[in-house]
Amino acid sequence: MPSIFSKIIAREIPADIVYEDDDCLAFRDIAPKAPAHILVIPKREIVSLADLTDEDEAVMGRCVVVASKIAAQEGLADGYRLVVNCGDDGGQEVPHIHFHLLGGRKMTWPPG
Ligand code: DGP
Repeated sequence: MPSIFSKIIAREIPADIVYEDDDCLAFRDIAPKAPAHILVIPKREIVSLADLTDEDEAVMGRCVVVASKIAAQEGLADGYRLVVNCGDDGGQEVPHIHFHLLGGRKMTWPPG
């Protein structure tokens, strides 16, 4: 299902892209919730965690590895958080699966 993130992948709307490969894209969140807030997405249009199939295993694993590399590039040596919101109760607004990489401040637990 095309979403605003499909337009970012297609360069139809601008974004501050920090990483790209054949399968994944990462860009800075438009409304950052931490000093570093980057979204890592598969280019494949997957709506949410609830829609994953076995075929998505490699690309989702790739996104996690990409997030780890970006965290290092961003200098998040003291730690960070990697979050996936799923569905209404999970607080997901954009229907294209994405990892939030959040860092640069002390996180609290539990999340709201
Ligand atoms: P979620 O609630 O988990 O679906 O998070 C969606 C995130 O996407 C939210 O933190 C704001 C961000 N976002 C929404 N639209 C845009 C956009 O057009 N550009 C960028 N860079 N981020 C966006």
